[in-house]
Amino acid sequence: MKKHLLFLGPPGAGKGTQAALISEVNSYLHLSTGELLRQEIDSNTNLGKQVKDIINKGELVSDQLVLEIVKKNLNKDNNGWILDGYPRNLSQVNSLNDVLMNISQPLEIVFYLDIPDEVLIQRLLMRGRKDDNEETIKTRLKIYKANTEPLIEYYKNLSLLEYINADGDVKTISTEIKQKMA
Ligand code: B4P
Repeated sequence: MKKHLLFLGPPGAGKGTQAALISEVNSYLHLSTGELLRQEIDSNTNLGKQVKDIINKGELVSDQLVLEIVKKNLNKDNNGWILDGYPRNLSQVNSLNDVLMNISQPLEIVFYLDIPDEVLIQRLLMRGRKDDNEETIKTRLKIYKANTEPLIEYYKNLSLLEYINADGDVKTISTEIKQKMA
């Protein structure tokens, strides 16, 4: 059973939804940089104040800030982990490689959750989080395609990539992920 997982895909593909399900069943650490950043905003910390406008505009928070969050939350002491929403560009990939080398826990599998733009736009508009309005979604998608999409090829070349059709119901998708983890 694979213990060190990464979920990759556009905003609204269901990375957070699937990572929560799989991590709960296996008692893995679920490391969502988006969720951790939102907690900082809700608690009105200095970090939260710095990132609030950036997130609400749909832009990426600085690599340095996100790396600090990852380092604080990811250590050797775990039963397995799922990275959700990190890394989001090639510089974050390089930092992640260093972090994982330090804890001697290499990435074992990358799930690429693929979904058509029209479906994800509808999902996000229905959810209606602060950064789920039409203008912000457009920015998030543009940034995803420019910065994050190249990671698909990167992990494919390392033979770590598993393709998941994320345009289906939650249970069917999680069953497919579980089968591929086994
Ligand atoms: P994230 O929190 O990562 O948000 P996301 O990409 O929109 O969400 P995800 O794909 O997890 O979708 P979800 O399961 O929630 O990022 C938010 C922001 O934080 C970024 O824009 C950026 O500013 C910042 N950030 C985060 N990480 C960063 C990093 N590494 N570097 C820099 N900045 C960073 O699903 C979406 C909706 O669809 C939900 O309502 C869900 O219920 C629904 N859904 C899920 N699966 C479904 C299914 N199968 N069928 C129908 N609906 C489904």
